[in-house]
Amino acid sequence: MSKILITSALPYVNGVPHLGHMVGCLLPSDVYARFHRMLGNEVLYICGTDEHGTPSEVGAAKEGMDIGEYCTKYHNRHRQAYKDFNLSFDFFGRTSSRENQEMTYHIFEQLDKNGFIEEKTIKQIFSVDDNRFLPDRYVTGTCPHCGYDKARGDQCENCTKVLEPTDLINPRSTISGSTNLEVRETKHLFLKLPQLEQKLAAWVKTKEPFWPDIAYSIAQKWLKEGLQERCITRDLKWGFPVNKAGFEDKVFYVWFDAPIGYIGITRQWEAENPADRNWKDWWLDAKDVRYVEFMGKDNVPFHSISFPATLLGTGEAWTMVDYLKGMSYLTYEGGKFSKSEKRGIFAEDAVTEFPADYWRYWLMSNAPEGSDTSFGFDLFASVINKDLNGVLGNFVSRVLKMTASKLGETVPAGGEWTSMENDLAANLQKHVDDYIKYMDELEFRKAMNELRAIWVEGNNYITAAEPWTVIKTDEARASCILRTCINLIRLFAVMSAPIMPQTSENMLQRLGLSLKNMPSLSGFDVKSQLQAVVAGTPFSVGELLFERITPEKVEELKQKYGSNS
Ligand code: B3M
Ligand code: ZN
Repeated sequence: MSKILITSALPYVNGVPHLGHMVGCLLPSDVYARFHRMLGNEVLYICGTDEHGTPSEVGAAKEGMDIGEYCTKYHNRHRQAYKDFNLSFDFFGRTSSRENQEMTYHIFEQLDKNGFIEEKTIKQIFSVDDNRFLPDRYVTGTCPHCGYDKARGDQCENCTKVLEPTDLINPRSTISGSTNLEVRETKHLFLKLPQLEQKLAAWVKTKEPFWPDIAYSIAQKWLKEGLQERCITRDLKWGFPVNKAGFEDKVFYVWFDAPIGYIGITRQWEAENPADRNWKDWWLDAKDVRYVEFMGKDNVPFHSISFPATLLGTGEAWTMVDYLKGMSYLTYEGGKFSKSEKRGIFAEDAVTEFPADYWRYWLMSNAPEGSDTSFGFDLFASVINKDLNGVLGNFVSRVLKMTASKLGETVPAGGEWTSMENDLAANLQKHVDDYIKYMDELEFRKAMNELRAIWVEGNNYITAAEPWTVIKTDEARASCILRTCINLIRLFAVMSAPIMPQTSENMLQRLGLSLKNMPSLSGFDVKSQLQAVVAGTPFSVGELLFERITPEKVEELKQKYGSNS
């Protein structure tokens, strides 16, 4: 049994998650966690809300709320949405927790003690009317390169040029619109990344055979360009106050305490039940732990460069990422999801339209692994109708209905396996082995193809074996075929469980079984597993597993959630 630590990038607390967030790291990490539990490994799966930074302050002000209460409100909304999607976190915490504060302070103190922190005075925009310094992206103005009048102080969205806020023509505060801005000097703390570069490069090098190409090449690109010192403090009220004399009125930058949040949240997990949990078993000197991180591709530099450098700088034996899965983006019909513009479907609405498994299946089948993918309701309906309703659902109802009506509601006895069943088992074994291999390699779309191929094998088998014809002349043979088909339902349920846990449970319940007592995926032997449900076992036919999504429903959804087509 191995110990697998899994983290999903911590979603910003402000705003609510849409399908793009779901598939960008949350859902794949859940599938991976479920898969490893089914392999019999010891899994710790951690996530939580990323709560600091200006967007929380601005969001709270907009709603006229206290920031802490605002964060609690949205933390709970995230938590509910993930519960509805059946994400199986061992713990879903918060970066604003006391445990994370302690962790952040400890790591900062170590870095400071080891000489990796430097004080510098920088120039920043101060908004007199807002009575505060403005983070770069909260200064808006006209882009000096292309004339776009809503360019942000860090980057122009129109021409993508990277900017300094002082480059902008007619700058104004994004918060209040005030143009009464001044450039003021302010003292900040910097992480001396150049001094950590060698150590970091040596560490990255050890990852070359293991990290996926995009992650490794992003890290290499940053190292090649040479690392810059990074400012880790901000002039904000909301955040952890800096634990260093002279800096008490500043807070740590959100990207400093957010990744430390993985550790802080594990401490929250321990605090809930200190008797049988120990965060250090996973994070400190934990040589038996394999650590896998999931994130959107834009987060890769933080996870492959700044966070590892932060940990290396402490001189302590922290668990560092072994495999880093960076996902591309899911768009809504090629564009952005936007709650305010009513474009696209958000997680909390999605589950009111269809059960979570419909979404989980579609999202994993279309996961943006290599390049970006796009969600549209036509495509969604066609996949659900074809794969889930047509292939999987249809097989389950056909088999159970036919058996019940011809032979009664217990698994039929009689007949022996023929070469047909042996061939079925051999073909399935190949797909099962590949499915497990791809899941283990985090190649989700390839794994999904294998899962579909497993269902298709079952359909091909029943079509070729024709139990509906055979039963007229040879009941024993028909019984053997249908018994094998019932066993296929069990096998489908086991294989589908990481992706569609509720559907799997539902399929097993019909056979009086449950996921809790299913065999491990490790060393899964199809031949014996296809004979596990024995003659005489009672079953129930049950309802259709999936509803067919009609063209009318598709139209209704497009109206409701915005569509160009
Ligand atoms: N909240 C950014 C994001 O959601 C950030 C991730 C933090 S992971 C430590 O894209
Ligand atoms: Zn521009």
